[in-house]
Amino acid sequence: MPTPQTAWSPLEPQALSTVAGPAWSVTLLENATSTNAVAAENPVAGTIVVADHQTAGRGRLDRSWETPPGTALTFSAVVDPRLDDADWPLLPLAVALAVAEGVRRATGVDVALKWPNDLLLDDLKVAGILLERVQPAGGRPLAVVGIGINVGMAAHELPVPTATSLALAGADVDRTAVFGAVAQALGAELAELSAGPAAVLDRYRAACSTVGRTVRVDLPDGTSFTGAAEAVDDRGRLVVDGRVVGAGDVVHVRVTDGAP
Ligand code: BT5
Repeated sequence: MPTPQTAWSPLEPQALSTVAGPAWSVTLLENATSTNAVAAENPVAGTIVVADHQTAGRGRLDRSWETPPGTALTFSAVVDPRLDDADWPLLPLAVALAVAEGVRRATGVDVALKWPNDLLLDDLKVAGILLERVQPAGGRPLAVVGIGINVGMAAHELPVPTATSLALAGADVDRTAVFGAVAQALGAELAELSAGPAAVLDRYRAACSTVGRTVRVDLPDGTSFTGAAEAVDDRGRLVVDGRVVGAGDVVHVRVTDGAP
């Protein structure tokens, strides 16, 4: 009888290459500090670096991303987005759509998208995205698209109380299948974005759970304000009480918190 694959099965390089499809060249490292750091050392468009375990995973703004061995997917894809500079802020939105699509195809779980690119289940974070821009000498700028997905963590393995995993949502926890579906969705979504932002923006607006909610916006300068998230504009920015937010951390305020 075949052994069912679980979150604890080690990843296998040939299987990862096969499920990602011919558009990607996949390298598997048993351990890496941060796949974004490794991918940025010698960035080549069309490559994906996967770490079976990441020892110094990075979040945005110098935060850390922690995942116990064997329970998560941590990988970075290097892409040439072929976008005008003004359209680069749409990249995180396209990547978030791709991760949600891949997770849905592989597991049947519908994750919510919090602007700009957090993936939530019941307001708890199940996946995160870290995008970095690199400039190879003499070439076009490339994007390093780092994706972390909590696949098989049990409750006691969650790194922070605001995290959850696909397994805790009752999903099939085959890391290889989730990786393949996300890699393929990423290729399709980025191809669509480089053809023009309209379709990606439409689908992002339909999928984003932030619009219509009361949110607290923590701005990079340390100030914050609370208001109604009204729209995602044509540049991918969030409009909160008429203010356009391009870079900031958005916290969904729960009505039950009694927060303003
Ligand atoms: C993110 O940052 O959400 C981006 C995470 C990107 C991780 C991937 S893994 C592959 C690639 N290589 C890397 O080194 N990074 C990328 P941010 O929005 O700043 O969220 C970070 C915060 O989420 C932390 O401060 C914790 O509060 C929380 N956190 C840490 N680990 C988590 C986890 N596994 N699940 C959910 N939340 C987590």
